[in-house]
Amino acid sequence: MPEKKDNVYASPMTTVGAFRFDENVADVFKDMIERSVPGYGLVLQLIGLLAERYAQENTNVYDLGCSLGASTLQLRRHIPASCHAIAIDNSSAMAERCRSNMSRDHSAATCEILEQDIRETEFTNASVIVLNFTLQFIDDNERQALLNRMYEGLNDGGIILLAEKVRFEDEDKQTLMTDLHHDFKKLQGYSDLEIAQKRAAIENVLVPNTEDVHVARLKAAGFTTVMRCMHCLNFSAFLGIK
Ligand code: GEK
Repeated sequence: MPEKKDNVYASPMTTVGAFRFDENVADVFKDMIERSVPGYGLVLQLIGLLAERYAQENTNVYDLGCSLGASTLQLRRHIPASCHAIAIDNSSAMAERCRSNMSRDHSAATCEILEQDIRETEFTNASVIVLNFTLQFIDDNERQALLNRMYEGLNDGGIILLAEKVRFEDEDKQTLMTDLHHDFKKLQGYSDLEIAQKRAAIENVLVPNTEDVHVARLKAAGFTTVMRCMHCLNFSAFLGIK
């Protein structure tokens, strides 16, 4: 199927509703995330590298908030054949498309796609857990407990890869990074109207934390080694090793 261009916010809207991962978004999601998140492609490559290094034989690897399965594919292609990949999304439109994308991949490791809220997921015998731009959609008060449960489900030597949009405590830095991110989106072909309407839609749906909060949370969950492994404008990825 040809890739569809993201036009979701291209026409003027009388009221901009809250952003949802529905059919319209799922249809254009690859284009949307690639043109909206600087460093997205790089993080996908990192996920492959990390899976190669940290996936342990006969364990589970998790992709939480898998969307169309871009990270799941990286995992499957870089884990031992004895591993089992579990990709989870609570949007039926996403889970459906992810299932169909995975059926076209013939990697040796088995894979299952669950339509489920990751707050309900049980983590067992895990060696790699990926949260690629997903924690930001979970209620802020529930983030620590979720990370704690992931830590408990990981085997020794297992890892978490957490990528997020981040915010800055300093107002000037926050304004500059937000402006630069919008410049980046313009460079990718989005109009001022698209940028403004998407911003309004996502406002209370995607709630970013500061990098310090992410590092503190991962440490509080139990991870002894916590490192930032990617940073571009207001997007960062962290590696936590158990
Ligand atoms: C990628 N990781 O391409 N439970 C399950 N899924 C959820 C929940 C939840 N509570 N909340 C949100 N989601 C992907 C990109 S997108 C990032 C991840 C973005 C899902 C939601 O349905 C969506 O598919 C995904 O998390 C976030 O590597 O849109 O910025």
